[in-house]
Amino acid sequence: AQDCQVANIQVMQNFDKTRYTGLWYAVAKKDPEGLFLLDNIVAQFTITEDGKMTATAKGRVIILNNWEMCADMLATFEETPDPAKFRMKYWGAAAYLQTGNDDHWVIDTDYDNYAVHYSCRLVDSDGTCLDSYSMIFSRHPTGLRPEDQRNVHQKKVDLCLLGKYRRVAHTGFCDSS
Ligand code: DAO
Repeated sequence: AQDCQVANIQVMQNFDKTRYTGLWYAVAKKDPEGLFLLDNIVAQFTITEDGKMTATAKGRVIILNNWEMCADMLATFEETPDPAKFRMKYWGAAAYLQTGNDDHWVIDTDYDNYAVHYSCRLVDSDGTCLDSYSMIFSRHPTGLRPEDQRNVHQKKVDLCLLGKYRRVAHTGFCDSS
């Protein structure tokens, strides 16, 4: 089912944000225009005492043209009528890092092994997405289990993003910070 209409994208049914907490390693990424996070991307999701989803994330970035560093990012999530669709406000621990307010949709997850994230930043007049990014997350830094690759592949097709992902390396660049 893919007509590439952002409004028709199927998201995770009955998304359970509590089961989603903990560490996720980005193992593949489709970049937006003016990409920010390059690799070594790890996100940690938490539920606060008042029941809201928040996250911290790290990743290698290049700022000011060629200064390489590990970015420490923070995000809060605003709920919407669909439990798998959030608005994500994000900012850096340091002021010179990127800030933003993006859609954050959970397309699919089994909570224990893999998750497919999607964000459309700009919807075209024909209803397709002009500027999106998407991350494939794994609970395992080594990558997806073979048995999860089929599901993830199908979701890439559904998102009209097949062939647009690159592998995200984990080299330990952000491990000490
Ligand atoms: O790399 O250009 C990009 C898109 C990502 C920008 C936002 C990332 C910061 C917050 C991540 C939180 C958890 C996914």
